[in-house]
Amino acid sequence: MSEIIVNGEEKKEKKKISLSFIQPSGAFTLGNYLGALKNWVTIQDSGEFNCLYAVADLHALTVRQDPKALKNQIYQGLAVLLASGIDPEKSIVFQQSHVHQHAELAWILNCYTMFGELSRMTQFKDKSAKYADNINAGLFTYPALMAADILLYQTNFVPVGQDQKQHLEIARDIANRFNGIYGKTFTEPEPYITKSGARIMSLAEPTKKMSKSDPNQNAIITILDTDAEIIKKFKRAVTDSGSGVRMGEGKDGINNLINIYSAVTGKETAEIEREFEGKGYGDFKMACGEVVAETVRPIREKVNEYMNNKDYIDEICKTGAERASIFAQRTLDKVYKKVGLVVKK
Ligand code: AQP
Repeated sequence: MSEIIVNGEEKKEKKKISLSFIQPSGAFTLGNYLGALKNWVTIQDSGEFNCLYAVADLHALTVRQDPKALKNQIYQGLAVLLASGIDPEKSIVFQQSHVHQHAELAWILNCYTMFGELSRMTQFKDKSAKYADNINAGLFTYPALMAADILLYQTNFVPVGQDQKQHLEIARDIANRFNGIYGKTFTEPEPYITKSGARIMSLAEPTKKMSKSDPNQNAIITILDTDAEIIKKFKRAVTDSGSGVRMGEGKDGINNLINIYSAVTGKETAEIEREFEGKGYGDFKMACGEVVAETVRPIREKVNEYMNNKDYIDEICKTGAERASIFAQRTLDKVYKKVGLVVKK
């Protein structure tokens, strides 16, 4: 499965498949951009892979969502992908629920995923503690849907952050188990770890990841924040009581700001420490705010343009889903045959 359809022509290329998903579970953050989207664009532009990018709307339902807000976040997710540089001429861009094979394969894979392994998933433990009044079956079986997302496309590589590695491992285990029973059916996906995969922490609690579902708006920078909001949030960022701009143990706040400054400017830590020699945290926070505002501004402006042109987003998604379904159906037919289901004639 390495053919890809580009502008209606089927090309037979031996390129590897790379797949990335983003959940529309809140306003997209600087963490999503620096830790994932920026790298996804580099992977796409390398020309080495056939890339698929999707907004994982079905996954977002594992946590109770306001329907109106969810709809807006799905569009925003697609707008953020496009505004960050994902190009629908080069990559397949779609909405997960538009390719029905995801839910269908997930059901089958559920039957090849063990209760014990799902119980060990860190994300299930974290989210069931966080949403104790809604520990639903979807939250528990989420990894089987994620495995379906990946395995449907015979994906070779999944660009992942450290936090997502466990999900990829379970997808590999499920593929391996299924292949062991029925013979080679799925490609076993591998993690694709990029050198510049920055992990961005909360501005309010720098030992915690910056997460879009964080209710504290001062903890996160969103792609839609204005320049003034960004600068204000950096000014309020939590740091220790020291003063020198230096990386160090226990200095989680300042370490995070140095990481952000480095990810945005491309400068190494030593260079940043030299640049701010003799300056205080206040000056550095201001400088961080300014460089981040510069980075976010063009993306925000493009996101707003796309959000005012939802017909265009719909068109991209329709084409993307059609292209994705061709590959997805091929895998699903193969799976149906292997397990003994009769494929629809
Ligand atoms: N703070 C972060 N630093 C680096 N990378 C991050 N990613 C998310 N937050 C950071 C990466 O963004 C990609 C898409 O993530 P996702 O939205 O599908 O899921 P997530 O990791 O669950 O993101 P959030 O913001 O933390 O969402 P919620 O709050 O809903 O759980 C992934 O590659 C992720 O590593």
